Amino acid sequence: MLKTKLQTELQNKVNKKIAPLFSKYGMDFSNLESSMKWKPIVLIIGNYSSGKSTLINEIIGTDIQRTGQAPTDDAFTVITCEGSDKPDEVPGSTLINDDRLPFVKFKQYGEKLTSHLCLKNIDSPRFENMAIIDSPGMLDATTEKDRGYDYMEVLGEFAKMADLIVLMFDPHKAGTIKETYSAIRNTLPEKSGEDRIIFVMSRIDECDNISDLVRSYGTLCWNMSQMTGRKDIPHIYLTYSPDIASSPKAADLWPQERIELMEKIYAAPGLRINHILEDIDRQVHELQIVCEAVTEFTQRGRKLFMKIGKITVGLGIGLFCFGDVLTNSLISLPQQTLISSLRGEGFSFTNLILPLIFLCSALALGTIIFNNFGFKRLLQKTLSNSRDLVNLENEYRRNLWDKMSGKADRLLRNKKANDIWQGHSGNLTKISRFLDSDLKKYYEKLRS
Ligand SMILES: Nc1nc2c(ncn2[C@@H]2O[C@H](COP(=O)(O)OP(=O)(O)OP(=O)(O)O)[C@@H](O)[C@H]2O)c(=O)[nH]1
Ligand SMILES: [Mg+2]
Repeated sequence: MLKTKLQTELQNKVNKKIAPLFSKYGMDFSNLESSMKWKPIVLIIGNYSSGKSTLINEIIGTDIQRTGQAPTDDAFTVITCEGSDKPDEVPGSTLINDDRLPFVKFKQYGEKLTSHLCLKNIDSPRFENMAIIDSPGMLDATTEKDRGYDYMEVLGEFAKMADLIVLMFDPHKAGTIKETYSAIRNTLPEKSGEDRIIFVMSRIDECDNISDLVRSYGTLCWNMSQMTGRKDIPHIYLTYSPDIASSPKAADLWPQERIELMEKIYAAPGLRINHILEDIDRQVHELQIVCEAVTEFTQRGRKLFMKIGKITVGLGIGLFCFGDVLTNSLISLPQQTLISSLRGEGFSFTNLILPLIFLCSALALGTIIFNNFGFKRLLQKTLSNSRDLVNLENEYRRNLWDKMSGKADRLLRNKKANDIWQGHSGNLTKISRFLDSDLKKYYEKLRS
């Protein structure tokens, strides 16, 4: 309960203090917005017929999802408890238009996806603060293209929202999951992502004997090391459904981790607030580095303007005082210079006309030089080496910059000379204050 309150508080704070800055720096706030919304989510993905729906039915305690040996389900089904006053089933077209829910971003994937998305409202207290998403089984890469929407991208979007992703394999297809994994891995944050995925080898009761299981397990481990690029293999839950087991003696033959897996899934809501904090932390740091780059660029722009300005003003004053002396000696105009008029030859305001024209021309020339040459050259020079716009003192900052430099470059490329007067350092202070003070307080609250 306390955590839900913390989540609302955080959401309000981020919406008020940080959200406007995201749009100011051309960054997408919708991911962070949807990750802060709603309840904890467990996403179940994997090959077709790997036992996803069976596991969900077991967790919920009713046959809410259809199961079958061939590819059975081609929809994303969000299962949760919304209350008895709400409809039992909500279609995708309603979900993507409900701002309260985190599914609005799926609108962009089109009608085909919307018609393959729904919410099932179940009567279960456990699911009041949790949702589980059943997904269409992974087919092969070519068939995925026929779905009518970008399946991998959609899967990635769901993965971003999830607090726990259960990636399911079965012994029959232990070697064909690479694309699913890479789709998810690429969309998850570098540091926090790994701990959100758990791997499950289901239907192990269908192995004929232990060597059969070891062979499938070995294939899976090999594929996983290829996918993750790591030699250490994460824990793989070996499980089967006791209700469907192919042999009544399965329990004697196969020790399994179904209960541990279920407990891990039930514990997912506890990870929620941490994930929200991690997401905020990561995305606000991304915003900060972009803002830093823009701030530094505008400061350089202002410095250059001052430099050109000093020369221009110097030239302007010179011309104001002596410009008419020069024209007088060259073309005998004006007949009386400003200086001679001040020396006592009778000053009149007409003596100021030419000096003022000289002064204004010098200032206008300075502005033209800055706008058309100085600023453009500065922009080009900056873009050719934008790395030195920001402080890259450690590996974290270097990686962050590698990720965000494209965004910053695009922003800078659209800058006009006048933009150097926009105040960015105030925004930078706001962001830093949010990270160093507000966010730290929430981390502390969570620890206490
Ligand atoms: N023997 C055995 N059969 C299982 C087990 N889990 C699921 N099955 C069966 O395997 C088939 C596929 O299971 P589903 O739960 O429909 O698989 P799915 O991953 O949801 O499949 P799609 O919806 O097509 O992606 C069904 O016939 C299930 O009865 C298990 O642990 N052991
Ligand atoms: Mg299914």
